[in-house]
Amino acid sequence: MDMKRIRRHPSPVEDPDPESDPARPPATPEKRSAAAGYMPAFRQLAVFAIAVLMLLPLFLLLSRSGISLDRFVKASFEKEGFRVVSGEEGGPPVSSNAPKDRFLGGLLVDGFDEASCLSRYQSVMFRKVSSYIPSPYLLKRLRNYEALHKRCGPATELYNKTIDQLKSGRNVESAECNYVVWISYSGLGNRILTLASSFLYALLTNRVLLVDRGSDMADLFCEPFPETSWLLPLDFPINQFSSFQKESSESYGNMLKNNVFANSGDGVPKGKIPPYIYLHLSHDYGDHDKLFFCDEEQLLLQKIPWLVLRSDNYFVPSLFLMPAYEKELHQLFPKRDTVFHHLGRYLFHPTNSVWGLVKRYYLAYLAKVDESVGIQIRVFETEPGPFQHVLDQILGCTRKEKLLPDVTLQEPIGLTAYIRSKAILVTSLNSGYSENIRNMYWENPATNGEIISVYQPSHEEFQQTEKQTHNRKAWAEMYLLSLTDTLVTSSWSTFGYVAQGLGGLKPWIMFKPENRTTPDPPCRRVMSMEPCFHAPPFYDCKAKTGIDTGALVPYVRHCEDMDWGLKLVDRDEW
Ligand SMILES: Nc1nc2c(ncn2[C@@H]2O[C@H](COP(=O)(O)OP(=O)(O)OP(=O)(O)O)[C@@H](O)[C@H]2O)c(=O)[nH]1
Ligand SMILES: [Mg+2]
Repeated sequence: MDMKRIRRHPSPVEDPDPESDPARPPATPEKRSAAAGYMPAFRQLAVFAIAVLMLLPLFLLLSRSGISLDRFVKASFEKEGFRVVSGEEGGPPVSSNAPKDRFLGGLLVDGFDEASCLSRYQSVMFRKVSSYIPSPYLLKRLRNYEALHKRCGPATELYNKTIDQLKSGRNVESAECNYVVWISYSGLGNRILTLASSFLYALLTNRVLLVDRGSDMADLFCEPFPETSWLLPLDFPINQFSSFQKESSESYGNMLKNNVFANSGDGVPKGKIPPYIYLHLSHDYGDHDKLFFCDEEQLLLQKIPWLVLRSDNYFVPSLFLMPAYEKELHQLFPKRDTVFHHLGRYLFHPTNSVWGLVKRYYLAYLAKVDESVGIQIRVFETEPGPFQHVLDQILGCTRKEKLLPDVTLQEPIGLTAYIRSKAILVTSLNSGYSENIRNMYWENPATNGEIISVYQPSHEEFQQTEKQTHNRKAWAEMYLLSLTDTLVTSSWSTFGYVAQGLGGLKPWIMFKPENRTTPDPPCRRVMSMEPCFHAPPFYDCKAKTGIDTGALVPYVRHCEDMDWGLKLVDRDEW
């Protein structure tokens, strides 16, 4: 393909135009009767009769193919959600009668104000039932955690007590409440993954997770724990988070490096233990910071009530390599590749404004098709693109793996009563790829006769990590991708990892192109739906030497898209 084949067209799928929105209510009765008042009665009657005659075929067609949104929403919501399940191959869609469990197998609890977070109660109507059941032990630990958070969370007596201790600089060993403070940092996909990792760490260490709200966290996610808040109070005394960096003197790694307090190995420190410490777990962390993943350092960290953590990585796989947590983690997640799937569905509920974006888009474009394919395109180039080698890769992957039909020059002769429909949901910062795919399926029929529609909710052109509307759209798009039936993602992208984990989907991942050349093969199916830890430590804590941490146990492997990354897979044998 030559570069000319990527054409720029004004995108018909920009933010839905309220003026052209078919779901918009009709003009108000006042306006209509005012206009009608100028018409003589017989003319009104004639116009009405003609209108009825003209609209009759359309009405019959709509009711035959079930496009009436009102009817669809009402019937489906009452029965089984906004979802039409495909019938027999080639046949019209049929409804599934499987009952929907709005509490996701006990993962969620009731008792929240429904109106304050609609997605918590409504998302089940948009999702397929997960094939992964949370373990009874995970449910028990989540309930215990909720009780702990309620007891020690913001504005409680115990919280105020530990804040007083923090202010006074005193450390009280064996404090009743201990905390992990998560610093808002990096792209939204990364933030979601680090929050899930920090929550798991909090569960394992009986700490309370508090979330620095940064510029927009409160606008994106509902409160996940009942009758309390996970947001760090604004008057929290340590507020110089931006100064906490790799070189900070408050960092645990630097304290170890500079012998401020050396660990004697049995959890007994040689120096005075501070009331708080900064954990630098970002991609650029050093060898001393990485000791966080050693059991003996954890013994020492247990004595520090406040851990302030900054990370941009999904560090869960390395927790699975720590002997101290092995048994507990196996009990929590007997199926090891479901960590983010369960924790993600437990923690991340879009706020009403984000949920509106998800809901409206889904109902407008995805609810009625027989099948949906999500394609998440992330290009790590300095120029915006679109790039021909990326388009070739997308089409090469979807054709080779038979996710999308080929096109033909031959127009089909017959017209069958029922035509299968497939929607492609593209997410990308650039609109070029979806425009091209849309044109391809408009200009040419699909070989299998399917009707393919292509949608892209936004094309923001470049990353704007701190901008609120931008992040709301990014979150809505990750969520929408997670609602598709089949997913294609891009290498190295945390955006795609979030979608696959929430959706319980094992995507086809497109390999990262080198030298602007389409990789061969263009993609492969992933081993598990778990995200990849991009910057894991390669260290044997016992032997104190370097080691390949992707070759220690069968359930922590190197990632498909990053040779040195680690991810969890559901395997007990090599
Ligand atoms: N709306 C939208 N925003 C995107 C898309 N891809 C990337 N972004 C934006 O760019 C940011 C990228 O950060 P992440 O969410 O971490 O995604 P990522 O693909 O891992 O990208 P990097 O952080 O740059 O490695 C997101 O937070 C969004 O703000 C997309 O397809 N749609
Ligand atoms: Mg990222």
